Amino acid sequence: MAAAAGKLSNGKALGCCLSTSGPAVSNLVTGLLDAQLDRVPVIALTGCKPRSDQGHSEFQDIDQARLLAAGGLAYSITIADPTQLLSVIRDAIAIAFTKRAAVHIAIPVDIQVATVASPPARVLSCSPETLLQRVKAGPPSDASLQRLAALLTAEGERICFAIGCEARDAGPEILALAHRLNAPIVRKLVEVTTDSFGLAMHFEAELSVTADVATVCKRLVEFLPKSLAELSSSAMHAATVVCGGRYVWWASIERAEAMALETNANRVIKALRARVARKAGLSTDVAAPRQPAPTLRAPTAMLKTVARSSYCHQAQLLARLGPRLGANDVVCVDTGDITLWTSLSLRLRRGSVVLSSERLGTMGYALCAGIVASAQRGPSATGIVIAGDGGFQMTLNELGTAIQMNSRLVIIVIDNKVLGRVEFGFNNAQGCALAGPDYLALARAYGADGIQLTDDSQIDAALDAAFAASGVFMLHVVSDPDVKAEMATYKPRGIVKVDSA
Ligand SMILES: Cc1ncc(C[n+]2csc(CCOP(=O)(O)OP(=O)(O)O)c2C)c(N)n1
Ligand SMILES: [Mg+2]
Repeated sequence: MAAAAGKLSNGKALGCCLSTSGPAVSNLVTGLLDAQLDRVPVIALTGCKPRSDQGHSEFQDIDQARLLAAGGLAYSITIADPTQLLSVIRDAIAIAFTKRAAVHIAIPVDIQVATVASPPARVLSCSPETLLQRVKAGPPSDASLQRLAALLTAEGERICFAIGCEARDAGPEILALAHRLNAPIVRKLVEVTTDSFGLAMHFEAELSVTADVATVCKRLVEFLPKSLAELSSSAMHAATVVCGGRYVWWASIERAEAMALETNANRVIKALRARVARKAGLSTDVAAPRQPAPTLRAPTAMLKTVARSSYCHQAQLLARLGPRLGANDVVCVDTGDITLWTSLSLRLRRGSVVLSSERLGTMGYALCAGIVASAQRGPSATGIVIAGDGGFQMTLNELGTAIQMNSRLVIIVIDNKVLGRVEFGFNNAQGCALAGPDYLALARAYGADGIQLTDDSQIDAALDAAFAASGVFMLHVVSDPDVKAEMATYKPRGIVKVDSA
């Protein structure tokens, strides 16, 4: 939940979780690593034994800092003295924000109740603004802008900026650069990020530049030809500037273009292209894509609308969910075949926010994220939780939290009685069959309501009921165990070069 809270704020707020010791801390591992891998600022404050009881077989005494640091957390420390606490918290928070990472501090109970006479001067002398300057990126170097410009305008090259959530505030600069490049097509990827932490880790980048996105876009224009006319004809259509949620986008876009699907990505491309052409006084056709069709398997299962009677198809449900999304609603997607179905079939509203566990792929994430989304956005927003039966069962106890917090959730459980992504994704996978509870009875036992869907014809009425409801409403979707989603097969080409500056 803390990882989702930090992600929902676009890294501007610190997700925070508190726990006691022992298993309360070992249970934090997955959530903290989830935040760490998705570059979300999160702090975990945990309790531990008094200093005198540590390290000799006391009840629930584990080496928390070693556990979490070994797992890859950016910072994990056990406080040794009360006077150390404030500066450690200062450093932990600075690291969480500047590295966009998860940090942890264990505080022995004797220190929790200790009194510090006066805070050390080294803490009081720092303003919050000063702390956040610690590893903030400087302006881009002319050399890297020069290389970027050369790459973008090189003969026969096709470049795409994969611009993720870090660029949410750089819209006008990105559009202006897109206009200048008159661009559409996905091929090579350029990474622009404020921090070298995790550089070139999220996708294979042709070139990586560590600098502020808005500044790069603004200054890069100086290094490009001054007008469209000066741009060589092959560079005219050479690049696409794509703005979307995180790194997943580049893959979706080629897919969407290739299949001419009416996905959100496609809509964004169309809208961008139309805007670019309008500004340049050109017809919309000018910027149409020229790339050869990528090799993709035909999405046969996706085209199959109703597999058998007595099942409801998840693609149908997701397709009809899209138009009902409210401006404030947050779509929370779990990990499994259901992730693929959602990327293929759910068309988002402009401005829709999606929360999912991207790099760790944590099943059970969506319900937790939905609770956070509802809490942060208030009663005018609905958290839409989309989960498979396996993923939902991993955190279904949080239904209790949802009810307790008066969450407004529409929970869609795709019940195909199988760990679908494992069964379909691996040859000869064993042990993937799933039993499950009577999901509606379970929801009702918690004080929620819901509807079961066993046929596509029930979809509209069920969605009507779900969106008209208040509180937590479950759609239990009984779906065909044999229907699987197709995985994208796009492979990035080119080599990784990291900007030496
Ligand atoms: C916590 C966790 N455990 C295991 C996995 C590995 N895993 C990835 S997808 C998947 C199956 C998902 O099944 P389900 O939630 O029913 O969704 P479906 O694929 O059937 O749509 C598994 C076991 C994981 N990603 N996260
Ligand atoms: Mg399943």
